[in-house]
Amino acid sequence: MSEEEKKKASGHYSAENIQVLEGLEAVRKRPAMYIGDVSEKGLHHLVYEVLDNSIDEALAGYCDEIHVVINEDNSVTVIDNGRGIPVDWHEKEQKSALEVVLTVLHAGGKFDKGTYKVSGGLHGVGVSCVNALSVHLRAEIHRGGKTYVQEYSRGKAFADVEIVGDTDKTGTIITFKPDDTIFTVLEFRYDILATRLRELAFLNAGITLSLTDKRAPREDGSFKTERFYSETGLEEFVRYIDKNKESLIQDPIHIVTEKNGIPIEIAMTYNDTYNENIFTYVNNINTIEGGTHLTGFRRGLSRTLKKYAEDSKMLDKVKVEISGDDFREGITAVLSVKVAEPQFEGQTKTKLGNTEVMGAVDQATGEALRYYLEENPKEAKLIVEKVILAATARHAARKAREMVQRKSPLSGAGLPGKLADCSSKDPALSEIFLVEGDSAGGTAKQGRDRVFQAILPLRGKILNVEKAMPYKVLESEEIKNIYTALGVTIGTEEDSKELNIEKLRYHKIILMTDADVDGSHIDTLILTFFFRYMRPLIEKGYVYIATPPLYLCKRGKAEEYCYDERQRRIFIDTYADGNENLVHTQRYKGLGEMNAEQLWETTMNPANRTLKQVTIENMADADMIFTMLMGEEVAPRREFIEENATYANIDA
Ligand code: 0RA
Repeated sequence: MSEEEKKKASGHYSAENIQVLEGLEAVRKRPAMYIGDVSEKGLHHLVYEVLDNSIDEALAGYCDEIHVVINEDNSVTVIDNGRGIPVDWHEKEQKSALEVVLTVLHAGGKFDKGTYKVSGGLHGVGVSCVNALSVHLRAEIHRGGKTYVQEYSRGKAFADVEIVGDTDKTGTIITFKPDDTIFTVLEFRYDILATRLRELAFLNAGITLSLTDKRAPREDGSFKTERFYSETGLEEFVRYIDKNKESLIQDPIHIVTEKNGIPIEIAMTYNDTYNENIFTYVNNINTIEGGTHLTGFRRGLSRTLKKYAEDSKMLDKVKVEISGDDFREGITAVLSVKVAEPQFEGQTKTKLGNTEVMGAVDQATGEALRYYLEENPKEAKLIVEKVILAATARHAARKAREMVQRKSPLSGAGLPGKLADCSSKDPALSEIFLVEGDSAGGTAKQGRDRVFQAILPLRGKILNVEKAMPYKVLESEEIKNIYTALGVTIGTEEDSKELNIEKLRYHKIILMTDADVDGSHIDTLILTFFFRYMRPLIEKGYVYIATPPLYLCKRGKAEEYCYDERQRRIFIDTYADGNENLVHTQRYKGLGEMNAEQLWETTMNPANRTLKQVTIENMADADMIFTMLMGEEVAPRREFIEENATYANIDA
């Protein structure tokens, strides 16, 4: 019987079919509900969704190679050497298992996988969702000596599964082209995919992943390609994150264990900065809001270090109380757990809620760390000394912290004198511009709409927080002004770095600096400060960068502000037939060269301006980049700037 005949014989074909259609229609109607959004992020999410199935196959022990190819037409192919998606007849759905996996929502790992499914993208919606959102998807399965193919469009199969040949391999090859009627961005970015593949390689030791970009062949016809493989997993991940930092101990502490059926992997080290950097993952998903696994780790760490320090009499002469923070100053750690039924909570659904995980991670951390400290007395001493130093410095910093802890000012009293506040008291409607220099600050004050736009001028370069001790940061006049103007405070002693943003006064915090090298350096300084001290504001999407124009181009009556060299060329081509000499170009080096009206029109007026929202694609990478850009070591910084020079400063 053909598949079609079987469907007819089953009698309830149409009812089932309608149900399936409803499932995927829902995905097409509200794609954002399933993949987050339909711009760049959602587009790349499609690849992660397909990848997750291959990673699952690898975690189940059947696959060790996964290749991702960006094809010339911006379709993507994911190839694995797993068992291949089953192709046999599925009685209940009255179609092949392959078609079920590709066309039924959530069907991906539901049947006979044997082991529990622990992977799954952030939304865990499966490959059928990718199918629904692709103009074209082709599944090629190598299994049981045969090669099977089925193709789909917007989630619907063109035809039945077809046997196209013999094979001696097993595995799955999925090629899909995102639907241009759904996505606003269709171009895959190599760097985004490479970062995720590198992360997956660290999180899943022993799996080889690769990325190839077929869109632009090199001179010799070869393609850009990279291979990602980690032998030691998180141990290497921690080394990678801290590669530009000075380590306190030579080798990261590496824990690989299982507690109450929960696989747990942790790697940690200490460096000479004052930052706490703990990256947590659940089923390969970065849980940026933390949760029970993070709490368990912190508890296990504090308790075990404290007990060791007490037992070894190192605390006898120490007068100050040691708090939780002190155990984590300068720590870099990655924590990865696999949870069968994860409960995700929080604003972005990236906070683990499962209470059973807390005790498991606490216990795993405690046991392994106690053993490590006993076995490595030299390292143990270095770590405890660092903790004591942190506690002592924190004590000295109490005064500074109290300064920024001042209650949020009522009715304007206590706001910085330099702040020109807006009249609106609704944070959702209010914006604050952090402006480089008093002179540009003055222009901005004249040019703004005072109803909803506040101006805070900053004097020159703010403190480089990457090199300063936390209490020095909080003593800085400019930085205190930022805290009080924004209306945010930092917590009480026990969790002194916790930012309280309940009384945040603006939901748009806009950096406005000169369009030159100094300006971009100031952006970096301020962003480093936000990243280290006010990260929740970035995570909530409240931080923006203004884009002042670089040029005012004139030809006769035609006048246009141009924000980059490309726009200037277009103006010259449009109004002067490409003859540069006929165009008058006024170059804006600084904000101060514009008058109030020009600044409003080009950079501040919501109707015309372009704001770049600051986002953190990947915490581990962001941390490394900030350390590198602002830290002590010069060589890696130069390397990064050279590699990214073409994007960074065309006009420098
Ligand atoms: C369902 C069941 C089995 C494997 C898979 C799905 C599977 C899905 C994908 C998606 C990409 N690569 C994949 N590899 C496998 C179990 C198969 C069996 O029992 O042989």
